[in-house]
Amino acid sequence: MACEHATTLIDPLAGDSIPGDGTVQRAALTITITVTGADSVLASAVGSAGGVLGDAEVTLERSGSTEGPRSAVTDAAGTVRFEDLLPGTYAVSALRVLTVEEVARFGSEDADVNAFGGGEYVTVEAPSTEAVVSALAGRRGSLVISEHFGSMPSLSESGGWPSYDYGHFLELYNNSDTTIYLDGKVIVLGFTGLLFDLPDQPCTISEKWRTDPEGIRARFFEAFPGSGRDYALAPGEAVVVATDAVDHRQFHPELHDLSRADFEFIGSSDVDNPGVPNMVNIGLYEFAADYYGHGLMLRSVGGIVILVAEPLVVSGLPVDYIPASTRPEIRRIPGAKVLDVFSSIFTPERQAGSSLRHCGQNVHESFDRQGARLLDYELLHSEQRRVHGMLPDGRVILQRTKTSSRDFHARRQATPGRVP
Ligand SMILES: [Ca+2]
Ligand SMILES: [Ca+2]
Repeated sequence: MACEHATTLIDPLAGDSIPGDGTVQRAALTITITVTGADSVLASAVGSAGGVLGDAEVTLERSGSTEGPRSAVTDAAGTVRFEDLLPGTYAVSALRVLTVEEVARFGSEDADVNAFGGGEYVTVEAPSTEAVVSALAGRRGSLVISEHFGSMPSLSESGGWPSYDYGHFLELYNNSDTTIYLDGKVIVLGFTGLLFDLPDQPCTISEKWRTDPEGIRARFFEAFPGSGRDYALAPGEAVVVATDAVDHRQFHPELHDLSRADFEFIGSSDVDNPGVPNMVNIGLYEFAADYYGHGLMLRSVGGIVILVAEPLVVSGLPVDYIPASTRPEIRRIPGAKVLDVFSSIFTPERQAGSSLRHCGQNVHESFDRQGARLLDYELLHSEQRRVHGMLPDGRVILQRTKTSSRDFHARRQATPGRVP
């Protein structure tokens, strides 16, 4: 009989168990959300004394699992307990959105605080694990990343190759109360070769670059044109920076008309819309010149780290060399120049079909406390920053807790140039 061992192949818990062990002991996890320093004073003002954060929504997602998140709200002691968990590594994140009335209790210097947020990776072991996750008072910031679109939809009816790869855009938003001049500010694609455990570059080796508190490593830098005050961005306004400023609907019906984007990236074998100003490549390389030559692409493959930074001179930045890389040189952007960061890896569904193991923290927690898990190059969603609220004059304020997993969500309909 060929089916002799068939029962070993049928496991009703296949997607929810650990290979080789059908009798895994479940675990309980107790999490306390803490706040420190000046942030704990702010927490006290909204009813959470003693360096803990009550009334915070805590979300739990098991790494490498597609089972979906679990959420619960912390009690007055800042604590929440989850039962019946499979052992493993969990992304734990916390969010406590503040109301207008709560923010009004702060002094004027803290009027830009709009939420507490934080995240950690926690290893859960049976029978019980306790963890502390620190949260910080998120400030709205100034120039922030409000939307990223990096899909590469298939042009074939049966899916797969060939795909259309040039429809990407990044949207930035003025989340402050004063006009921002874009001139010289820099869009940076962080070095994502550090995000996953690779045979020649394990997480333990990459960590010193990946989670360096001094800055973020990158190889691709694109500056806004202008010489000082040419490109003003008023509070509540957004700009779209496209890989190509063309109407991409001619190539795929669900892509976007970016022919009136505010800026476009330019490469050595590119289309160039004369009506749209070009970003300026200030180093270190041209992006994928051999294969594409369309300027910077923001592909939703594997993982991504995108930054907006103050003007900088790339040749003056500290240099590192990544071993086992065809282009080993990377530069470190100092933390003081970083205005905003968005980081994400692929969705749990994508990760389930991949052998890549995520290292955890994408950048140091002072830049992004936890990356999102939203990328899928085949789906036509975009990742958009959540709305915190609206000012009396109708201006939208976006949520920014320096925790991409809480600040961004995927939305089916991309909205280039519009917030939300
Ligand atoms: Ca281009
Ligand atoms: Ca938008």
